[in-house]
Amino acid sequence: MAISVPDTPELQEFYSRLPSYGLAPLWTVLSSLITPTPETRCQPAIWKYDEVRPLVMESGELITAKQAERRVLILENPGMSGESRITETLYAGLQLILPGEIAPAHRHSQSALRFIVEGSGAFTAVDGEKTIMEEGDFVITPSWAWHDHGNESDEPMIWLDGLDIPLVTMLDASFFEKYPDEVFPQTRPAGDALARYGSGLLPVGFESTTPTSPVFNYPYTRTRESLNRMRATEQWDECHGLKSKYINPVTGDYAMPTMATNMQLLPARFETAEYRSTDSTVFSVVEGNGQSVIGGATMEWSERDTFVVPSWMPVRHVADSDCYLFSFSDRPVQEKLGLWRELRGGAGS
Ligand code: GTQ
Repeated sequence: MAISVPDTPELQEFYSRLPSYGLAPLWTVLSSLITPTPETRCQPAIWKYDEVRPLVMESGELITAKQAERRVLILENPGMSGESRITETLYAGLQLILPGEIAPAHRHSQSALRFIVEGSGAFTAVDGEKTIMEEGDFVITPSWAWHDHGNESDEPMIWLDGLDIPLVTMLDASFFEKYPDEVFPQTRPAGDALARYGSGLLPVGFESTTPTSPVFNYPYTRTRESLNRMRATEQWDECHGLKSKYINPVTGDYAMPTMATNMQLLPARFETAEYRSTDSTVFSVVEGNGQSVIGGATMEWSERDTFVVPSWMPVRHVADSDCYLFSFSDRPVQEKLGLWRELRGGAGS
């Protein structure tokens, strides 16, 4: 509820003298600064793969990965057009890498996740180790790690990029460097990190120097298998079906310090109970089709679509077939700041 403040010629005259001193009255803006519940500019939105894929492919005819550095079509939230963001804090885009191409090595303080939407056999190299990527794989390029992408397969690869760009910008903590050569030298064989850190084992004496998981590819085959095994117990969460988060095996915390990543299984005909949380969340549909009712809007989705659920908007998902949904959000940041909230079920405002 808006607090009504008086408005008199004397006040107006007073206000007019304040800006030159770097001052402003709080009482005229208080109710919009501190809102009873989140008032996000983020809108529910969906990017249908059938519609955006042709445009992503067209970009591939107009500019090379090398020319573009990263050939990406940004998924811009309609509530924040022109701001290169899908939520207030997160950036998302669809990146295309064609057979034979290289996206040159660079590093930045922004953390990046890749979620593979289409294709098989292209690679990302992180600090000297390549990982070959397949559909449904979740791949990490940690803050300040050198990374280049390449495609030695004979088909295009498209993935969903998720980066904490707006968050890092807000904190004024952006750093970027290009590597002098196109690719960073390879120092370890492909698959080393997964064997070393991602197999329920850790080398004795291993000490991590960063908050990001040393595992940088979580293959979909393993993720899917995990959910499928769990399915047999029929222990469904009423709001999430079966939902697991990707973790850093060294700490048990989220795989990345600024972004939570999850994979969720909703079996055919499952309807989730109403749910809301303060972390606006980006979903990528890996398998299946269904609908999400987000606030008042109904989004019909199918494989490879991307959609976004804004902070504190009630959401219900309905699965028409067995659905596997990848999602990411800024939840780790909110939790560490003591800000994250959720509301299970339809009660409350
Ligand atoms: O692949 O490194 O979508 O630096 C935006 C910025 C991808 C990347 C993006 C980037 C990258």
